[in-house]
Amino acid sequence: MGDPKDLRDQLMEKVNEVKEHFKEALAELKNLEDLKRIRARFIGPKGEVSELMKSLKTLPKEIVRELGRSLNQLKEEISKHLSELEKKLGEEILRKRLLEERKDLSVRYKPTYTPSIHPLTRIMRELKEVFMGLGFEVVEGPELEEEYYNFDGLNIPSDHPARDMWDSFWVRPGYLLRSHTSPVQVRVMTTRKPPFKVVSLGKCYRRDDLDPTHSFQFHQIEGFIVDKGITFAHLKGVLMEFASRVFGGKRKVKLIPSYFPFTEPSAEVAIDCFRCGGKDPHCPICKGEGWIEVLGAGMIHPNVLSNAGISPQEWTGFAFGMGIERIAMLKYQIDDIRLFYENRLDFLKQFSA
Ligand code: FA5
Repeated sequence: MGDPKDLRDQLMEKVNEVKEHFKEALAELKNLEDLKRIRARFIGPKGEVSELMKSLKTLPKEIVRELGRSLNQLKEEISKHLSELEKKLGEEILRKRLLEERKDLSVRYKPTYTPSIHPLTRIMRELKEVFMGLGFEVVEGPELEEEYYNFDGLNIPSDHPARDMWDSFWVRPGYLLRSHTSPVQVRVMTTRKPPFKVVSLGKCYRRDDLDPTHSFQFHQIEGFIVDKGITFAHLKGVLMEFASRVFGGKRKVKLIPSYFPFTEPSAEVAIDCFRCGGKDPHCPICKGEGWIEVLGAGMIHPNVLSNAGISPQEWTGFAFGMGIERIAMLKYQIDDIRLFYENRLDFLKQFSA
């Protein structure tokens, strides 16, 4: 055996060489496989550090103690370094995989048609635009309504027979799901001073059975003007303009006498058939009659104005309320109201243009 000091120096040099090798190996590391290989090469049972440890066995105690400590320290450092790297690599690999999977999902998703706007949303947007173009402002009213606004304020006291027709879902005494959009008239009249020119669109509820033209939940658009000198002629003019903007061409409007407790006189309004003009006895829209009923309307009843604190001597107004599903059915030639709510793709994709 040579001089212990030389031996110690030689071994220390080897320890430093192992450190250098480790650094070099790390510079080449690319993935978890490389990391496994490096761990085995340096601190595995037959690794460089372990071999050096084995070579200490035959050496004097003081060298074994000193070098043993350095080698243990080196082994610990390598092990710690590799564990940290392993964690980082693992996270990176996971992140990459997730990104790839995400990319994959979008690659596999091939819509078979262009997604579309629901026909009711589409017609509501169009109606809003048409009436805004005619100078109306759009306001919203609550679907859960107070009895007063739904009935009493509209000249329908609790013993009035018209309540039956518009009775709805009572949530608790005094509160119901509104049965029409007309309560918005009362809300606006009681909170603002005329003149006003308003439309309001939204859901209504009635205890009606489902059939091709009725649903327990449907949509209406309410329109009303209160100003000085408003007459039936203004109502007719607005409705003719609405009809020609929504259904195209110059449309004729027919007023048929009717009854609503909150308008006097009242009318049902029909427009001339934009499909056949009454010439096709098999027309799916007018059935050959030439006229299509679209809404209820009339001059706002003086009681409604005075209930809201507006003088009927000074102000007059008209109001109309139409079923939005009805307008969409006419415009898009849809023969069953239930199609709007069933979310069937074959129906909806027709509106993707
Ligand atoms: C009213 O609801 C009145 N508030 C309209 C009104 C407003 C008149 C302002 C005068 C002045 P009516 O019950 O007729 O009226 O309903 C109006 C429209 O709502 C009907 O023409 C129809 O298109 C639609 N509608 C009514 N009930 C249903 C239902 N169950 N399902 C689908 N649409 C309905």
